Amino acid sequence: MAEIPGALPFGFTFDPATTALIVIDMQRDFVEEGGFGAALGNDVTVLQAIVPTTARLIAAARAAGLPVIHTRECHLPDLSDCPPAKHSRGKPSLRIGDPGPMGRILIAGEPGAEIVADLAPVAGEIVIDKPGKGAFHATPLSGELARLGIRSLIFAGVTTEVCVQTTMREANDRGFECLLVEDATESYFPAFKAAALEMIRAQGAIVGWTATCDQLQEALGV
Ligand code: C5J
Repeated sequence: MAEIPGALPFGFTFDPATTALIVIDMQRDFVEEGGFGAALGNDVTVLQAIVPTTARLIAAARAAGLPVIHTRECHLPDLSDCPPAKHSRGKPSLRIGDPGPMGRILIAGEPGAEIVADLAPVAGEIVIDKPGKGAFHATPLSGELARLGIRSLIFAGVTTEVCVQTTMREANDRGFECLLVEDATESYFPAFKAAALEMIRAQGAIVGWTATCDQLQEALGV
């Protein structure tokens, strides 16, 4: 067993043999200029700042033998998996499916839907394309985790209060022990990130734990 004594709200114990890392939606569409995040009026440089730490986290997971699972929020080219309630929300300058500088916004197979180069999956790693905010909704993620015998999940990615928190809550309800790496997740809104971290670890880890990348690396010995 491994332990992160300094995790919040209290020490987190996990078995690396049954633990996976899930990196949520580190896609060009959210992190780079010209994508969905920027079309919604957000400053994407805030998200770019976590790329080096997330790369270190992924390298540590690989070195420790943890499966690394990547997710991408994206839709089928005919938008049949994008409900009108999602497509019509907000006032982005480019809607889902519209042509943009990195191809059609949030469409599977387009350059913008790809994971940023520094965090690209390596051969054999699972990549889950998801039409929703949560990675369990309408995806094969549950089956993949069962196949791997996973019981604990380490989370990273963007955005903290939307797709990361939604997926953590889905995982928590399914019985997984969840920990979010706080310096490998980010929001366009600093106050939302801070609030999400508080919510996750409130009431005795009601959703899960938080810790830093350094603390996780120390626990894994890598
Ligand atoms: C959003 C995400 N924020 N990956 N997606 O629309 O958090």
